[in-house]
Amino acid sequence: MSKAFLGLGSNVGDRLRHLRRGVQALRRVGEILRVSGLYETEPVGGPPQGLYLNAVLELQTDLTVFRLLQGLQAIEEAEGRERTVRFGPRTLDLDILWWNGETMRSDMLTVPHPRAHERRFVLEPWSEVWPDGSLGGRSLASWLQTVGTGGVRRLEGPGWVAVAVP
Ligand code: A4P
Ligand code: MG
Repeated sequence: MSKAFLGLGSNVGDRLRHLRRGVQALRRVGEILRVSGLYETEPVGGPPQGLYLNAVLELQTDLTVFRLLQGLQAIEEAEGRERTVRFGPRTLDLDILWWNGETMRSDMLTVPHPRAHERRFVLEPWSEVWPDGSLGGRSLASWLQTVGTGGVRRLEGPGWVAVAVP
């Protein structure tokens, strides 16, 4: 049994619906242990694009990390994700932030996610589901103090996942 933290993001179309459908699909991939509140965030990097909705969840799964990645990509595709511009707008982005505390780097997968520690839109929801968590020998709370305070607004608590969508 493995444990992962996943980052979810959407800034195209019905953003909340994409996130909710993503969570529903993830229930078939493993057991969701904790889900963060819902955040609206200013885009970081890439071309000019709309505001994101972001969240983080904790997943327990029997899959290997590569099977998990495949599963995440299939869910992204089911939400109509098109890969055109790097860091560009997307209906649904599912990133593996952390996997069993392991470090790995290959063409397909870098874990922990190489940009997680510098992004408030990841660190803030992540600290919510893992308050005493750490990354690279440093607590999430202290990473949070190294990033700017703007651009991230908590819209609501974890109840956002409780709504079923077709
Ligand atoms: N890949 C490598 N490591 C991982 C990992 N840990 N998790 C590979 C998931 N995938 C990983 O990803 C490209 C390739 O990265 C995949 O084929 C996979 O094998 P992608 O999702 O197709 O492309 P991308 O989204 O353009 O790149 P990436 O790396 O996901 O971008 P980021 O760094 O996630 O940035 N601003 C706000 N406010 N909120 C956001 O959510 N997201 C991005 C995307 C930019 N700005 C944002 C947000
Ligand atoms: Mg991605």
